[in-house]
Amino acid sequence: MIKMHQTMRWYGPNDTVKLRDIKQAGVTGIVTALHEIPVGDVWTTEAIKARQDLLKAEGMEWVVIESLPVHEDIKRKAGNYKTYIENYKTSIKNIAACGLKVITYNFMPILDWVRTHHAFENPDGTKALLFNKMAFVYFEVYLLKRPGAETDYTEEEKRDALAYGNTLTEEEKQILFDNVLLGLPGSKVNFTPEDILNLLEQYKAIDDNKLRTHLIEFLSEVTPVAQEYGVNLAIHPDDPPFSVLGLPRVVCTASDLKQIFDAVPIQANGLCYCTGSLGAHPNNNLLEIIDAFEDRIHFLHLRNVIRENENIFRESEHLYGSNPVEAIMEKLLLLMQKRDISLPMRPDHGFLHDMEAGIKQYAGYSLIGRLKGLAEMRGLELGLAYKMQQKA
Ligand code: CS2
Ligand code: MN
Repeated sequence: MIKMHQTMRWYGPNDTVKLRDIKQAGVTGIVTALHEIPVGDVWTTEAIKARQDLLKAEGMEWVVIESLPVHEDIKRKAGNYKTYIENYKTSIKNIAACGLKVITYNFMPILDWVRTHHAFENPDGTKALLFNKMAFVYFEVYLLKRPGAETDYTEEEKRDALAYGNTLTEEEKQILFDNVLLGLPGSKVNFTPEDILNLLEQYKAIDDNKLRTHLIEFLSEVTPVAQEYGVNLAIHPDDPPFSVLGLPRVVCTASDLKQIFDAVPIQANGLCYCTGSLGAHPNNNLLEIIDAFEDRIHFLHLRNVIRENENIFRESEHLYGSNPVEAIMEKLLLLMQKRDISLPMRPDHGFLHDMEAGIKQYAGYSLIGRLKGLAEMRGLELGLAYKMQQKA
């Protein structure tokens, strides 16, 4: 039986989680990025090699790039977008020259993933990431005061949001503010309200259709280069999988994915199958998504969510939640046999345990919670693989 290539994400030399800790978690595969290179600049072979060597010295291998970020100018098709597309192609070629095979990226305007709560307390005291639409509406309408936000919501939604906000202390309001405006992964710097309002202004004329066209134009340029050089691009679904801050969103549902993959029908135009992001949308059938895009899946993010109601979802234990984890794992194992490849996977996020609570970490990226998720996934995989082998 072909097994998954188990990996962990590492944020680079400034990460408080060290490579040695990750190795002791039982993996040698690393998912990382050159976070120090400004978005849009070329990744040189020297810089990539240097990071590979650093990993090698610790007995680790760089398996997946997450992320090679897409410049905002490309998403908006404005400014220097042509230069940035050329730079992206050059980076792909350099990445290929260094022997790397998978590049993850996303096409969410301005922000990467967004949560209203970074420390929702589970009954056992561990902390999880949570999204509460009511809190988000309160943030947008009453804290950030985004122009246009009032007309995006019904009177009832705004009334509920205000009632919610009135229960918060000043400190809790500040935490909500900071949580939503957390910067890109790999950075602990928050956007300021002015930054966000300026950036939002630049997206005023861009609706879903426009953003989708920009994505497809970008993919028509870069995926053929990736294909030629033997690299697969894996788009990460939007998280949460619906519009926030009035921004367009085009990577949320199976139908979004179909449009993207049909538009440029080559294997290098692929998917990062993230069960947490896709699973936060009630209409996404995670099993059907594997069947629909089987040869386009190049990377796996395994985690779970609980959709409490239409307003709230929270990250749950990797094995228990709204996602049918056992069936997903079985289908992925069958997919790997069918394609005769080992797909890289990583546990995507984990709880913050008390033991690590004092350490400054990237939200969702403490070690113990991810280690637990990884161990559970590994056990599930081993058990299912054994059962499937017995049946064969
Ligand atoms: C990741 C995303 O930490 C996470 O939630 O899944 O931040 C992901 O790295 C990016 O969206 C991919 O570009
Ligand atoms: Mn993910």
